[in-house]
Amino acid sequence: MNKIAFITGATAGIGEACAKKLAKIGFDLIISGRRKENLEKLKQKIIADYHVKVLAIELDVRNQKEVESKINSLPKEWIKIDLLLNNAGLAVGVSPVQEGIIDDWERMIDTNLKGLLYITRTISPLMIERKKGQIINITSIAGKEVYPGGNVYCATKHAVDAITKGMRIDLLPHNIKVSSIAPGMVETEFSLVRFKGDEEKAEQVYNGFTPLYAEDIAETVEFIATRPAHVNINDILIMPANQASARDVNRV
Ligand code: NDP
Ligand code: 8X3
Repeated sequence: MNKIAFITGATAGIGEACAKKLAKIGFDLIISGRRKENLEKLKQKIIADYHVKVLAIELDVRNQKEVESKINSLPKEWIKIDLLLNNAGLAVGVSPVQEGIIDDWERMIDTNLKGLLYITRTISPLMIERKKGQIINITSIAGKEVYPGGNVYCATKHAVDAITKGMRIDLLPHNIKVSSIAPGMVETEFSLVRFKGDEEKAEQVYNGFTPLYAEDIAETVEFIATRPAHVNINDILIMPANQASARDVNRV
């Protein structure tokens, strides 16, 4: 029987690449996100390419009731989740704090922080029951450093960094491994979302240097997921070769 991975934010970018990678190495998948059409397309592609089982769930991680009811009503054969990839997240805006847009702050806090907690609160007891499991949280260089305009996004990722450490302690007696991956700039829909659909601004973020690609993060997830039972990777900071810190990028 294949292992089962549950992925949040699988409809684009890093989550989508991780879904393909985990399917390639033989995981059955529960893929989730808000965009139903993307989920369905990805499901069909993965089934055709990798011949694993895929369950697609339309899910907004900000909705605690929905998270709880959809996960707790999973078909019996799907509740044995071996790997949870807490990936769903976003940055919205780059306003300085004194001009901050409250709705942008709430979207980031509700998704990156509270959403990750709702998902973890619901899935970790299922792992505890089986006395095994693995959780990988996608944090960011923004969880280790703060940059201009990053204020609230950085705060959510710093919080996820702390929550990851807390989870590792709490879940230690239950044989559940907890890891985090902190990427630097990855070219995905991330900047398009941050700049609210402004393609020109989004493209500028990745101008003049080679950023990371979602596939690079998927390979990192694969590495963590395939370590022997006695090994845990606590945290990986992965950057483009041309990015030395959140603020230092060598552009040509
Ligand atoms: P994308 O915008 O390409 O993908 C984000 C994913 O998150 C989408 O699948 C989206 O799905 C999902 N998502 C957003 N809001 C919600 C929600 N409320 N409920 C469920 N799913 C949601 O960005 P990335 O792939 O780059 O981002 C993935 C993670 O990586 C994020 O946590 C991000 O902070 C982190 N990260 C990204 C970096 C980068 O430079 N790109 C660098 C470091 C970390 P949908 O819209 O269908 O709901
Ligand atoms: C996303 C990368 O540099 O915008 O977490 O913080 S960055």
